[in-house]
Amino acid sequence: GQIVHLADYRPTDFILERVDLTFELDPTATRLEARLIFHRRDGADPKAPLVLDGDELTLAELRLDQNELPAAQFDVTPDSLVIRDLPEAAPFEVTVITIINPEANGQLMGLYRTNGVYCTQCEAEGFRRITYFPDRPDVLAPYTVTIIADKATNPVLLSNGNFLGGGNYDEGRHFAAWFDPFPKPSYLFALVAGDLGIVEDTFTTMSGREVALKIYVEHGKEPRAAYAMDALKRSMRWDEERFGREYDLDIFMIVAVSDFNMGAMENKGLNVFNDKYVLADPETATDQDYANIEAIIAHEYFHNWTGNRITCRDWFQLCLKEGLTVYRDHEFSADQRSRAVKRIAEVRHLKSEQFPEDAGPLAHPVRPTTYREINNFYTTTVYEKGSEVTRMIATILGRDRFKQGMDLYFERHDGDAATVEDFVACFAEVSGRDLTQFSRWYHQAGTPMVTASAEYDAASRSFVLTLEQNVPPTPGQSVKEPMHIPLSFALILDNGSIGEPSSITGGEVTDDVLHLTERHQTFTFSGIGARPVLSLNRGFSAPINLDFRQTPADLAHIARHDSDLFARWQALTDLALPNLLQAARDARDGKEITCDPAFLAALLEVAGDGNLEPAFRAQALALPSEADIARELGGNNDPDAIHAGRQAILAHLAREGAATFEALFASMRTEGAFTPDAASAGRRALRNSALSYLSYLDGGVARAADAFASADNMTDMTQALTVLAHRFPGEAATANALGAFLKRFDDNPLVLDKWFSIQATIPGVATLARVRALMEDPHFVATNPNRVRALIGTFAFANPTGFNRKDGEGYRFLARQILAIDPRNPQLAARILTSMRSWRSLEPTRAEHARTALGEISAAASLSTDVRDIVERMIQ
Ligand code: HT7
Ligand code: ZN
Repeated sequence: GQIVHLADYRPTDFILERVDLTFELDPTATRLEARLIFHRRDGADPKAPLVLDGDELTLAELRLDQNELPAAQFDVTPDSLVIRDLPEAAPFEVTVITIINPEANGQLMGLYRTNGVYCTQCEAEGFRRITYFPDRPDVLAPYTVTIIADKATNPVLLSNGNFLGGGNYDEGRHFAAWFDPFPKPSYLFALVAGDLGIVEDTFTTMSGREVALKIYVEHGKEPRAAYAMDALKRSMRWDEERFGREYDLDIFMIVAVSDFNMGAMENKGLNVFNDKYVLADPETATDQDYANIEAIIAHEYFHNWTGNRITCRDWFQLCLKEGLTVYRDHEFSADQRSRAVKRIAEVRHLKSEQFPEDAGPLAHPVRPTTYREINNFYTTTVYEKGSEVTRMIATILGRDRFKQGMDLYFERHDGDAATVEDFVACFAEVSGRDLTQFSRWYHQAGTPMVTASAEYDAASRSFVLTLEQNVPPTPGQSVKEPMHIPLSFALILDNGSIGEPSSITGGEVTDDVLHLTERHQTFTFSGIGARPVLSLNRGFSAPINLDFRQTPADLAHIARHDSDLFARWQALTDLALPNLLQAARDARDGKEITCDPAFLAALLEVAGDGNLEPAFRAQALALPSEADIARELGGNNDPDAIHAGRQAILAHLAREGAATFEALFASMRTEGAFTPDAASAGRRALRNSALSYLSYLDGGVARAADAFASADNMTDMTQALTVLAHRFPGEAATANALGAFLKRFDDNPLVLDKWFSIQATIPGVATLARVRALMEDPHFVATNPNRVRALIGTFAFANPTGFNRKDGEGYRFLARQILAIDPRNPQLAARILTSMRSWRSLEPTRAEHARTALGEISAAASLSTDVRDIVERMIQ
């Protein structure tokens, strides 16, 4: 793989006018005739050849304006097709015929078969595995697609756009033709064919057009698509109401497949989904599954405008569609559910996934400037940090101006392949603001550290806040400039009300937002009659690390009084952290582990507060994770000590709050038939949190076993099973429950994934042997990405003590697995390997073992570009 540089971007020499594809499907020898009409771009070199991309292709035939092309006029390899001596100005038609083998395509990029269904995945560079093509996102054209296939085994034939017609073709075969009038890049092309069940509905758009909605699933699974259909209709309505975006084709289709590298794909009019994000019913899906389905259905649907109607000029602009679309799906979920609880979950995810990426060897800007393998840039930085950057634009501009900027973006760039600069320019224009400094959020990697200190001066009735910002060095960027950081704030008075200063000096302030733009900046709040408590970065208005040494009393005050529920949760977390950090140190040093009673009291007060929504209380009780603690400790980490310390704190809390947890376990039961709404899910979350704490008290096993036996939905069942497996792995009750679960659900792959993941996350050294044994289980399917992620991925990403064994066996195991997965599915291998991204923060023995394992991978004779790129950046 060559390194690609943003600075090298050049438009193509040829404009693609039209694409006409005819597929004759066959499991091992699919024939594709691609007719492409081009003309030379005005001003392009009249002698420039046409260069088309390929990837492992075999050319069968090549014609120019229907005549076979002489061999002297072109050069072809599996990776490219170069045609010379083409017309200077007139349009011409290139016909390319390729033969491809979907059955043998284990990469799941291009055209492949999963469970007898033909399916495509073209983002980012999969189309070039189907035919020779200018496979880049700035080449847009309308597509006509004809699919010919055996009728008995492929009654369903789908592609993008509107259905043109179909019928019998020849002996045993039929055909269908589709036309997509909206010019699109090749990465949005899709084809699906097979024998699938269908769920149908309709949606009437805001201008009164009726759109047919169809979700295709395996036969028999139709009832499990009802929730996805409901989420789709809510998404369509929401995008009309919030962003004025209406759907544009006559039909919108979703297909669920069981082998898929990512969550889903937004192909125009024909979204393809990992079935994990479509299928749900109370017996088999957890509350988290329902929330994920709602979010991902929305995300892919929202791409119709942010990604499809306006696409990316090149892959460096990926955040233009992904960051923005994540922001849109976050806003959608916040409106459908509890905004504060949603925000807490987002920030938890950002800190546990994106912050480590930004602090390690894989750190890169939201808008990178080089890549070796684009598949490795579908990262949490591009997606989640990209979303936070969009959120900050909304915070800085305010809701109305932000809406105006979005309207301008849609109006000005509809049909374009755009850039981040185009996007930012719309907001600069509607607001009159210079967003040059703000744009550093796209260009500078690393999580900014903001250090804050505050002092109240009674004599002058003023409150002085001193801020300092620092962006840490990251690979390839040693020196950083100051960022524009919007910090939402409140001054909370003694009685809990919010103080209104008579003036604020030292920098720009809009509404409740301080604009930190200098490296050092001091804000003075005047006219404050008594010492207030400052709540800073409320709602996580900026994705930063904040070092603000507030006293436990001040944090408890925020936790009790802030009107921003997110800030209350943040204060509780800040109260918990020093206890957990000290516990980890004490565990390492073999000292007794204690806990600040004021912290226990504050947390238990929230847990028992009936005025607070249960989902919020559950979030508060879910203390910072072991990974959170490791991040706060910063380096020289011993995962065993972190685990032991955290367990001791949980046990303290369980004993102190026994009565509260008993009461919650009894009172939070949800009555009646299961409903997946957020309020019911919140009650289940709080009750299961109580169950988890009660497991630290006498009778814990029996209680969890009872909860498992009496569970009437998948959330309660998996939570009880997790308590049994993680807290009592050696007990007969646990073995019985795991056995019963397997027996009951052994025909349901998505539920089996949970069975594998729960066992992969059992803390401790013994789990590696269990994971190895599970790989030999007949239910383990090494070719199914969901199953591989559920067992091997979950072990490496989410089992700190089991994976980071001091003897290095976890890393050696992972290295072997990566080398085994890589030849078949490089994307999957590369992604799982990123679980080692924080290896340098481990204590020296473990870090040395990790380095050795990475060295073993990098020394392998043959590696994909995907894995090579990740491993080399990690050991650099
Ligand atoms: N835009 C989609 C990205 C995606 C993808 C990328 C690389 C390889 C396989 C893939 N499948 C889907 C998904 C999204 O963000 O909506
Ligand atoms: Zn996306």
